[in-house]
Amino acid sequence: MIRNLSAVFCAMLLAVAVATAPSCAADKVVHVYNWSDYIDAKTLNEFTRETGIKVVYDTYDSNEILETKLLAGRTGYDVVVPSATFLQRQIKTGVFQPLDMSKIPNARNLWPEVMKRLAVYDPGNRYAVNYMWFTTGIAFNTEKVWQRLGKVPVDSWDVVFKPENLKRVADCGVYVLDSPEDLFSIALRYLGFNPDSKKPDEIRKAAVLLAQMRPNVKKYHSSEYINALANGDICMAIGWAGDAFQARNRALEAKNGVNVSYVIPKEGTLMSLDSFAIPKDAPHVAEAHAFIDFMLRPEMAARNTNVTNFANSVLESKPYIDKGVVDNPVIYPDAATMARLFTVSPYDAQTQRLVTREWTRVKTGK
Ligand code: N2P
Repeated sequence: MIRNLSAVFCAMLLAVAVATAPSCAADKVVHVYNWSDYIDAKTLNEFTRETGIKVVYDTYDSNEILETKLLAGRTGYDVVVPSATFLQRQIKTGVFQPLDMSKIPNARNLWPEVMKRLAVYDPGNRYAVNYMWFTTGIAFNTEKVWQRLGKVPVDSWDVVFKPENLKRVADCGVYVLDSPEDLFSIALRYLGFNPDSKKPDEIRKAAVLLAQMRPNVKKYHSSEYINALANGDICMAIGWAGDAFQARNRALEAKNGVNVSYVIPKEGTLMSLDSFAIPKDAPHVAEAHAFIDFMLRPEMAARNTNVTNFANSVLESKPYIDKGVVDNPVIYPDAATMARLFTVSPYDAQTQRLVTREWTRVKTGK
């Protein structure tokens, strides 16, 4: 309310052409909607200090949540961060505006390979610039899982998809991402199908495999597993790379003896790209561009990677990234690992309905 009043006052000043920059500076704002645990909060303060633009920062932990808001329109957000498949269909729906690259000079630092992969979803890289990219894998409490699985190596999706394995770790707690795109593509690959299959019979077979996990899964959730792993409340999660290492670091900081590992299973996994985009009806377009440009500075990108443990797409940021992160082959995969990663395309409306229905059944049995 107070902000609105001052905005009205500022607009009045402007109307009579007596406005001075400082009297309106307080109203410079950008509304950012990003994934949780996905930024070094200090970079937000620095952005405000340097530009005078205040950041109103909200978080989500699922593409479905973001998409529901975007499709309803008038989100009030200036910058959002969808994953590539969602981005592609959202571009087609017309919810984004093309980026003005002249306002994002740091885009010249973007990794050509990553932008090429993103161009599959956003032809010509017109609507989005990549923020982070990563894999989905198995995060686990090293000691607890080794105690329970003994000689079964944690290097295969067998660990979660063979009920006899998952059953052995169920007592120490297993979480699974509430993200059908990740789980269906991985299950399809495990069954020997194309991970991008849209064939209903193959999707149903994947759903049967996924549903077998349910009795041994404590929760389907896409962000709580970081703390749950770090605290020792759970011992395994199907989760995202950076989150797994955030869990490991939180446990190290807490000195609680919990040791978290992360593997990309040998059968391969999904690689995802999360990118900045500006909604068509964004109220603060100039500020949105300034925000994106700031986060693409090599030093800022490195800081966000150092804190989140997700790989960014600013090539020149690499010298500023902690050795343990940039040399970690499951954060910045080497060529051999890269060859095992697959990407997927968006579901058409009919397949989406099937996947949504089957995913609900996977999680609830109904
Ligand atoms: C951050 C999760 C971001 C990756 N916690 C999922 N898009």
